[in-house]
Amino acid sequence: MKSHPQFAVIGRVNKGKSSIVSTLAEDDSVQIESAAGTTKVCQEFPIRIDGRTVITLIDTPGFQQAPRALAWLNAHQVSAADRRAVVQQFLTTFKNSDDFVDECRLLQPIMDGAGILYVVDGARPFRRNYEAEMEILRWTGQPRMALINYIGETDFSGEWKQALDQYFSVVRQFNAQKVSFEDRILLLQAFRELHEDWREPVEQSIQFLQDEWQRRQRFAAHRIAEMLVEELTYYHELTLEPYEKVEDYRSDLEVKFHEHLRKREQKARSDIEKIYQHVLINKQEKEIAKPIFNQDLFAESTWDMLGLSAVQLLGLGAVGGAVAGGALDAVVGGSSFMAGAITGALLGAGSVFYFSTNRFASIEAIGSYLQGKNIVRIGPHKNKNFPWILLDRALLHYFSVRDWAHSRRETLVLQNDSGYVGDLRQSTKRELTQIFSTLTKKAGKNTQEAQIRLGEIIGELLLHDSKKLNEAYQKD
Ligand SMILES: Nc1nc2c(ncn2[C@@H]2O[C@H](COP(=O)(O)OP(=O)(O)OP(=O)(O)O)[C@@H](O)[C@H]2O)c(=O)[nH]1
Ligand SMILES: [Mg+2]
Repeated sequence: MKSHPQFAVIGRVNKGKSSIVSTLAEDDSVQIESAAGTTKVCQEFPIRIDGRTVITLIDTPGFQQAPRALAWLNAHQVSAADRRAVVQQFLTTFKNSDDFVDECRLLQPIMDGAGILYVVDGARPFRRNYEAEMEILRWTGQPRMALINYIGETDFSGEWKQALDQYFSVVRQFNAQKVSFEDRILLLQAFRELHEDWREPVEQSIQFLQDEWQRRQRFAAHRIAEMLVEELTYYHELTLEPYEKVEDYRSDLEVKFHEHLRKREQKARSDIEKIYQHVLINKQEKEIAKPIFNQDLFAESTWDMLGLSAVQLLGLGAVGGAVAGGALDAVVGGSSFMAGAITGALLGAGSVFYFSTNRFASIEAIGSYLQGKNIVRIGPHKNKNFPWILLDRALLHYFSVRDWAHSRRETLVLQNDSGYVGDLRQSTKRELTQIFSTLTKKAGKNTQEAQIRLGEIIGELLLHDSKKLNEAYQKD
């Protein structure tokens, strides 16, 4: 037996074996297809922590001819005591032939000492013809557990469980595409019970995984805080010759500035995807695309979403000059009360030179040099909504990525109907408002302290289950 436990994932073709391997090993490279017979040879996928393999999962081809194989075994059995030997004899007989190719391949790792994870599809009814493969697995004498996966919405787990209980010491439900971290830990705890020799190494793996999970959370919180600081402090300055006008550069400056902010958000997202081992394995293949949130950071719809109502945002502090803002609606053209109020708030703060729309940063003249040269600056982005939108998008992205099973290969889309920040505790909102405002003013200065505190607050938010976050952070 190897120094760490090995589990062969076994079952009939197209039942989600590779999906379970991919989810458990957090590996996007495992081949998963809707067509039967995708996995042709056994392949090992380690669960690695800190460069060390703690458990190996073996993806295997599916059973194709179990009843015929069982008939062969029965014909060669002398007594129940020699069943394992007969399976070995089956391997020796057919290993180099064209017969029972898949059965030989899938049985080999089991006979080499791997435990069995037998996968069935609980969305389809149980049929007696599954008994042959279960019986063969029993003949191997290896520790074995059954997993009821669901490739669909229907639930036949009741009848499956009755049958599986006859052949497997542990039977669990495990949805390859919808498991949480806790589900994975529960599964490992079940592995621990399968074999005395595996108890300690599996126990250790569970501990490693839990530590790793916390590490990821800390790193992600820090990365989000860093992104917010980058975004809220970024500005760009330009020195104009006396004969040049801001208008000569305006659209170029605005485009580049906002593009820069988009890229920084995107970079933070891809770093977080990496922390959770979601990597794009093939950029050409659309089906294996990594999570992509299509909404543009500065799209109007983005600024309308996430439950950030005008009232909530105004409650967050963007009220200075709100009255003047109301009057400015006509000037800005077609803007809502909120847009007007926020523009007003900016005006109240003074020195606003040009407006585009409220979701874009404006260019300001900040002084003049000798010889009539002028300096203009775009950024930092002063809109009070901006940090909240960034934070909300970051939280949505984080929870989606963290909870996204590696076996899911469709494109992850941002659910834009429910945000988190609107429901944060009033005290948390207040502290964040203060940090955001400090940061916006501190462009170019030392922001380390604010970033650390921001990381701590975000770390708290990330600890929660995404669904429970709203409940946990209800208003005071
Ligand atoms: N909805 C849903 N689909 C799943 C789930 N598990 C697997 N599938 C789908 O079922 C199909 C087969 O999945 P695989 O993981 O390739 O199955 P397999 O048993 O390895 O198949 P072979 O290698 O061909 O024997 C794929 O289209 C998967 O996306 C699940 O939990 N939910
Ligand atoms: Mg497969």
